[in-house]
Amino acid sequence: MSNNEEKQKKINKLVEELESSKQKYKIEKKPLLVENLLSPYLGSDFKNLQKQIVYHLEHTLPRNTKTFQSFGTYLATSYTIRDRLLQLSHDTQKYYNEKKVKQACYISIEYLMGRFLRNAVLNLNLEEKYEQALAGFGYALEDIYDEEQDPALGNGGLGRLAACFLDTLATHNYPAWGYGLRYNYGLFRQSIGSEGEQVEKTDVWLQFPYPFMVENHFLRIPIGFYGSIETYVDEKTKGTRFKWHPSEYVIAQANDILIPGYGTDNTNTLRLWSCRPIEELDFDKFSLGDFKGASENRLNAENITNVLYPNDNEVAGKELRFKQQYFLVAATLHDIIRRLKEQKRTIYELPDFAAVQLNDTHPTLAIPELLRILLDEEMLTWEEAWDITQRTFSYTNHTILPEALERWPVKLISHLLPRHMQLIEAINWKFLEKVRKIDKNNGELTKKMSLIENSWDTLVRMAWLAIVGSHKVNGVSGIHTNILKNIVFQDFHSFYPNKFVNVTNGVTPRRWLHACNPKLSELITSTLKSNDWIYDLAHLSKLREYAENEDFQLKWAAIKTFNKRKLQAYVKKELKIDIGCDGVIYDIQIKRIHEYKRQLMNVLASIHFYLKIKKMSKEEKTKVQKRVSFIAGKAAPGYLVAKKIIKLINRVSNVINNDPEIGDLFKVVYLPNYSVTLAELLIPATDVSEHISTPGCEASGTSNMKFVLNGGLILGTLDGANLEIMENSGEENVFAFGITSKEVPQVKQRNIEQGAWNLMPEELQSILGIIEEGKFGEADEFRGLLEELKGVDRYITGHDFIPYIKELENVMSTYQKPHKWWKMSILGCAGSGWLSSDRTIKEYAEKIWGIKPCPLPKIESDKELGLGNSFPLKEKQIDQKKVNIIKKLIKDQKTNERFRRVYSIMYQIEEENEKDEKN
Ligand code: NBG
Repeated sequence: MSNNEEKQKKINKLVEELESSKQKYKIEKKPLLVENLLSPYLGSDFKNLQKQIVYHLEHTLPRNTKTFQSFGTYLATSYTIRDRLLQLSHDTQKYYNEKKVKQACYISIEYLMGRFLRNAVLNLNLEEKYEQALAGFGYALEDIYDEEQDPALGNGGLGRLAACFLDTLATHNYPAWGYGLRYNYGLFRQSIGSEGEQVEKTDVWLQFPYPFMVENHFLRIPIGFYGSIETYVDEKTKGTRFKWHPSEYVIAQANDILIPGYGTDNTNTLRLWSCRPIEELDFDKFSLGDFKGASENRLNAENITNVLYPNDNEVAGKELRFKQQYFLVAATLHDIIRRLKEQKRTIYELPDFAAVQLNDTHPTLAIPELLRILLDEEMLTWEEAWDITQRTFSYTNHTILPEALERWPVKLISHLLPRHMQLIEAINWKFLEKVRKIDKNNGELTKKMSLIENSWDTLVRMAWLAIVGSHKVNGVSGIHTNILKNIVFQDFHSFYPNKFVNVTNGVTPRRWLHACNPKLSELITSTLKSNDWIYDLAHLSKLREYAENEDFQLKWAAIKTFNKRKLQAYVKKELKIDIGCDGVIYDIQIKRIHEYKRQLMNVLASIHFYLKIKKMSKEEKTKVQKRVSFIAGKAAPGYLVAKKIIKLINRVSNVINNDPEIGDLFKVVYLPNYSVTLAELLIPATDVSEHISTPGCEASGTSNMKFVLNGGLILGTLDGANLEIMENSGEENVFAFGITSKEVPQVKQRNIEQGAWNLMPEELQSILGIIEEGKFGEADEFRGLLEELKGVDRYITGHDFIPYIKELENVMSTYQKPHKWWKMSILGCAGSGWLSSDRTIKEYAEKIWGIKPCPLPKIESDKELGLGNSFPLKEKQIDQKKVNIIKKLIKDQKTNERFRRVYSIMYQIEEENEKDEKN
């Protein structure tokens, strides 16, 4: 053997040794190891909280001890909340999956969540502990709450309702998911320019981290657009089948916000989709120096979830909006079906797995999308697929305004989603076949009920599609549902007599009383000697017996004043306006600016009172009831009339507030940038709130409920939920005025026939005259507004003006009788038990969804073990005997995962590891 060969032999031997060298640790999967190692529930004594906060400060933000300022403190504190919610939501999902419970999936293109931190801290019942923890760092929890920005992923009532529902669903342990979009930019930020006009700025809410949202990088769902349809013969059935080949794809990525319930461990999820490109960068283009072209893909994709369309009660008829809608429902259905299959269930079980609620027509494309999946991917028959679709969906209508009923051009749909258009046509064809059988009037009915309308274009009527594809359709207040049944969807109601139901909206008492009005919450709890009302609002009825109790009234009034002073200070700080407080009525109208909501009528009345006071003698002025009229709300940037109304309000406010003859007798304050957070300041401080829509126009106007809950009285028309508030709190406790919705058409007709100007009361005529003279700036500015009032006056402001003013006077004179006023205020609140979204959701669950609460089990065996409920356990609480019992329970799999978390488990894992090492 040569030398070299010799060497090679030795090398080979060494290699052999290397190859056979033993793996030091045995690689094997231990089934329970991960579960056993799940971290125990986070300690919530203040010392533990402090540690957790500092941990995030250093590791997550990261900041150091010197840069530990309030914003950082807010973030670090919020991350500790997120950690808790992650644990709870993990356990919740696991439990729901084990139990295979049916769940509600609420699809909404908007969620107006408001600030998160306070709500979460309260729901988890950790306020005191966090207060104590932060005090040690030199911060007041209350100030830390103020560091949070308010994510404005919604326009108004529809989005806020969705947020209230999520709170209730978690609180009452309903298995439920919210699905929506994570817009890069929320609703624009509004400021007021020097001329009184609305100025809009982009809401860059993701500029800083939003600690309550967890990006879920594992869930990336491809969503197709455009392309063509392939037709082929199915070998098995010999029937014709279709397959859509999209020509463009984007990715839907999940971002989860975890929703804590009040006083429960159940924690649900709001899943918001954001859009990503399939390919981040086109490298070929980049290499050729086309840098712009290289990122085109990414920009186009990101565009889909870039902005929330700022339209409320109006269609945003843009192609991009349509893409948003499809993107939302395609990602959502994919996710729901994925979760169904994860439970090893078949597609036939979908309607028993998920009740999918379409929040208004924006998610209606879910109907043809599900049908497509069932037919083209799951290969079901039409009958099977249609049956599953109808049993899965239900639809809530939120408006009857014709300009808000969505209709999308057939051309647009065919281009973007060819297969879906084909399916909509098929649905329509099959539906109209049945309609034709009862159509005795030359096809008149068929034309009216067709999902496809031929008017200025060929359009798909999305509400019609939503009705046909759902098993239940609901309106959001008694009057609204009646209008749907008897007017707007009358033909459908006759066709499907059992489909239409009413579910009156509600609001969550956690945010809208307990959190935003802590002093009133305390008073109610101490008076009722229980805080049960927080999750069962019907308990408020017991306040009735205190309505005339002098002592109670004084306390009630003191809290109102306390809240008003906070608002007074805010107005001074933000707007530099001095307003009075004690003895001054705070009269508030806050909502989107819309003609039908009649902020215009409000400001015209302000002019009326202004002129009236100006004419008074000194003596008369001493008797005037002082009042501040607050208005807040945004106008859609493209809604020019609404923007003019904002301008007029600001001009009028400027004149009145600076007129020395008026002084503090009357002020008009426009508060810019209305938001959930601002509402939380305003509502507890309100004496009287205005809900003065033209009857029949406001579906519910859900904020009215929040005022009543906080002891504010309502000045309102016979519209929306005002009517039900009157029923429940007593007519005598509401300042109602005007005609019924049934009478409105006659008044409108008269306006058309005789001209509104000729029917207008003189008082109003002279107010219009004064505006035209230029008292509030260039007359031309407001000509459009005035012409409408003088010509057709669609919202019957002229007709309602005098009754409105009279009722306002009634408000003012009643305020001078405090005993009566506070009695009304207390009785209003006492009657508001049914206003809770808890009641609303119970109705949805029972009448529409067929879901039941599924509370996480309490940690069992605590008592058996003599460990009590205080977790996490301190080490010394566990002696070896108990450890052995726990270990046995775990080994025998007689415990749930939560139990493991509690008694985790350092001992046993350590021991096992040691054993392993010895082996
Ligand atoms: C709004 C109605 C309100 C109602 C909310 C919530 C839309 C389309 N509709 O009256 O105008 O309170 O929905 O139901 O935003």
